[in-house]
Amino acid sequence: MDNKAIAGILYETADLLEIDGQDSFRVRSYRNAAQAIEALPQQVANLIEEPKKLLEIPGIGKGMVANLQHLFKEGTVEVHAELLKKYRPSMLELLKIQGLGPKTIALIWSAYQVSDLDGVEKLAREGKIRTLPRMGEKHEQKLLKAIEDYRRIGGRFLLDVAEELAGKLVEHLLAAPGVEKVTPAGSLRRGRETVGDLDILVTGKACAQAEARQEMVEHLLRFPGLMEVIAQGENKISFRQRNGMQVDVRLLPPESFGAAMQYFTGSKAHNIALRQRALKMGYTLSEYSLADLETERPVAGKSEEEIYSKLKLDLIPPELRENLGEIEAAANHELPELLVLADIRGDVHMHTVETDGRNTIEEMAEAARDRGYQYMAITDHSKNLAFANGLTDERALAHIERIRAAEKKMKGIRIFAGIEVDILTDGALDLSDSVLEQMDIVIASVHSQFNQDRDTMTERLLKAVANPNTSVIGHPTGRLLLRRDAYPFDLDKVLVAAAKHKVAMELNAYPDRLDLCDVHLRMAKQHGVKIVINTDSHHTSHMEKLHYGVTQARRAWLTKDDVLNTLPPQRFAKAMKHGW
Ligand code: DGT
Ligand code: CA
Ligand code: CA
Ligand code: ZN
Repeated sequence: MDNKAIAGILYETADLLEIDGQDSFRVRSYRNAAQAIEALPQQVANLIEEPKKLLEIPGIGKGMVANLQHLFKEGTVEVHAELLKKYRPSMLELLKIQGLGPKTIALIWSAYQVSDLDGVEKLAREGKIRTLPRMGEKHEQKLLKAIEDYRRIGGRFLLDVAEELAGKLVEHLLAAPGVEKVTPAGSLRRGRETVGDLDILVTGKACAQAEARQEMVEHLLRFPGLMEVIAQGENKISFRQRNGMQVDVRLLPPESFGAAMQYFTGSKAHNIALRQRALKMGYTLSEYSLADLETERPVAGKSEEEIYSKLKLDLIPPELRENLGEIEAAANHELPELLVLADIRGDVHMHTVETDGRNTIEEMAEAARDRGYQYMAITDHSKNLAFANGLTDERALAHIERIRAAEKKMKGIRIFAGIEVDILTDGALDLSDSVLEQMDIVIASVHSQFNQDRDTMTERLLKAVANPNTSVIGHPTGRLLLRRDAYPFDLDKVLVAAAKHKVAMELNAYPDRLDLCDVHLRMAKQHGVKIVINTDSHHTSHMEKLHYGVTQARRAWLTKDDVLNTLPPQRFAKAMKHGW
């Protein structure tokens, strides 16, 4: 169990104690301990045999050490387990609703003994919340709206969260005896920008024989962070993780594994279209096999390749399976040769300690070189972004000097001098032309005044695109996944202008941006606008997020030719000066 998981349990305990009406001192002691453990550089797991060292951590007393020891020995924190039993795990989900804190939840519980989202929603609809002390009709309406918002986006998770959980689960399952193959399917395998639930497919001897299967399921249920089992059947186990994510695990015989991979990867729309094609060719397609329509004899099922090939289709990469023309393209052998991570030769949007990054130019450059890049660019913020300590003209010039000096010193990687310059409210760029002209790459981004009306925002972006110093528009729509919508503007118009001025659009690969998104990337390609895929790293460890961008680019049918940072350094530099 890692520190993050331990802190999670302690935070929950604090919330549950508060709901339970216990004294604030006790509540705070759990919250403080959680914070301390979250920030701890070494793992609690390594200190658990040394209570003295644990006691040295500020915010951790004898009682908390006992809790931690119990957690490592028995797998639970006692008071946490007791309270979860009393209120049921569904109570924790209530805390995620905007405006619903422990105090209100406690009120609802004491009046109605309701502790789940559906129950609370029903109470609100029946007008039973407004009658509670210190509540009213307004509160009730707000609550209903908050539940609606939560249902709309709250049930989904960012791609990196889903991928990390899937990775751990795959590893956990592979450690069970008799398990041969474990694969994530569903939206995660298709690389959708957010994931609703995880679909995990398992095959091997452990799926075929009752006793082995029992043992495997028991092993599965010991997965760290598993909170409650939702359903358990012969071939499928569904459970919910502590972070709220639902996981569906399916146990499959080897002869159906390919058919199940195909079916559960989806998308639903792709599956329906594929099944129609199968029927026309005299087959039925199901999660078990591709079978002859008349005799019902399976003709394929072990692998996806086999199924697509029997249907006279080239193998369709999972990212394309959305019924957006991929089946026709596969039938005509016209699927594009999609971009792959290895095509990317440089990451060209990153920040350093000079503004709001956490590493130096040299540290970032070394990390980029270690990833095998031929080039990279330092693009710190400009002065309009005051809270990020953005650069003035003078500081920007001095920073260019530092970047050039680092470039001279470093072997094995080209360091471009760049800037992420704010697009001001009127569309002007935040630094002088004479400074911007000296940059190898100018990423122009909107970081303020997101609430302008559509026409004003469109004009603002058009002006930035037309600026001769602009090479790339950074995170063009400004959205933050599951948090903030894109600002309104006419993307079509901006793309037309970008094609004319040869200004590239960024695909910001950071998992809570993925901006431009797949649909917009496809639009960009249709307009003949080139893409630059960046991580926007603020720390060396962020650079590995680039693959999320590559996945979105693949979903948009992009090839190497559509992406400028696949070019060798000289040609890339030229492209940043409108030379593409
Ligand atoms: P999510 O979980 O909302 O991010 O999206 P998916 O695509 O993972 O959807 P999910 O988990 O409901 O189902 C997994 C796959 O199973 C889905 O992509 C396609 C397949 N599937 C589910 N329901 C149906 C259905 O009614 N018909 C067909 N043909 N396929 C289905
Ligand atoms: Ca799913
Ligand atoms: Ca599912
Ligand atoms: Zn930015």
